[in-house]
Amino acid sequence: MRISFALAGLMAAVASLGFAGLAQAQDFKPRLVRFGYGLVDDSNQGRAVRLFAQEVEKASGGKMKVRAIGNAALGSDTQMQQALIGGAQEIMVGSTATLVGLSQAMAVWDTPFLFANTREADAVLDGPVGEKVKATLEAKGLVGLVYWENGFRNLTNNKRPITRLEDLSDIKLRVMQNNVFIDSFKALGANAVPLPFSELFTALETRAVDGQENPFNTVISSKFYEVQKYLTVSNHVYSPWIVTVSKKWWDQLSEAEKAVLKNAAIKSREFERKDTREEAARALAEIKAKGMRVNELSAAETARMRDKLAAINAGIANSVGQTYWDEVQAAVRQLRSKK
Ligand code: KDG
Repeated sequence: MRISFALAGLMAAVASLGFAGLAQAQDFKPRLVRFGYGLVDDSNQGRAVRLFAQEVEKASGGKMKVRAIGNAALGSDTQMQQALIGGAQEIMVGSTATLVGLSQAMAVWDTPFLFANTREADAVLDGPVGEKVKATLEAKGLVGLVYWENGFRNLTNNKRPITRLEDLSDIKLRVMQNNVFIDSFKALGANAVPLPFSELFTALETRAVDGQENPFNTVISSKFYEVQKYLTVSNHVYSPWIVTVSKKWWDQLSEAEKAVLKNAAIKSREFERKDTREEAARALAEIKAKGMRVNELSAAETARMRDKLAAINAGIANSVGQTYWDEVQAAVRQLRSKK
């Protein structure tokens, strides 16, 4: 009778935990997870990594401890990608643009003026073709969890306000290490200089380059206003970030551990997009208050920029693959037809 009483007590305890509670107890190993990122700790990127860490620790009962490591302390985007592939690091977030060496398909997101707004960006990136492009990473040893928002990119430089395309002609402009960005700014007449993000501030400070292009959020968090005079609102491309996991590490996780990481990634995506947009809405006023001279590229000049950059679209389609190109274009057209 005593044995059956004890059994009844155990069953009641399990019932109170729920089956998952019992499964979690069995399926979680103590793990230290290194989550690397390139921006400073006090940035939209850093805040979202810490939110992800809190969610994972809470959902795993403290068994999975995520250490957020910013400032490119674990290396540049491409160096962290290699560390994930080799299993020396577990998670990172970085630009989709720096993944093109592993998956050419990722370059589709660098297409100038692809998205007109964040509604389109969210719907396409989180929809079927965004999932397909993300899945191309697996063959290269990375598992893509979610896209985050880096944001619409704008121009800064130390020489002059960019009021027309010709103003770019003698500007040494740092771009991400990616042929679409190099070709785009060559087509616009700038001298495109590919550099890792981790070297950008010094390159601006030493005048190795005259300018760069990034969302408002990064101009603030990386203090580019200290080394840049002019900001031109161009919104020439929407940049995603992507959270990726080492496949070597991922494949040894239990289903329960994978579920915790996936759920935390989705929560971090919602948090990051909201946080980034709220910060971006305040950023322009802050950038002006820091002393930068801000101008907006006129509609006519934006149209000229769009026309000039359309010339590289065929090259992008060819390198990413016509299938992905066509599916992305169709997804955007469909969204616009629903307006
Ligand atoms: O780790 C830094 C990356 O997220 C980088 O892609 C940020 O937009 C960026 C840039 O210009 O390099």
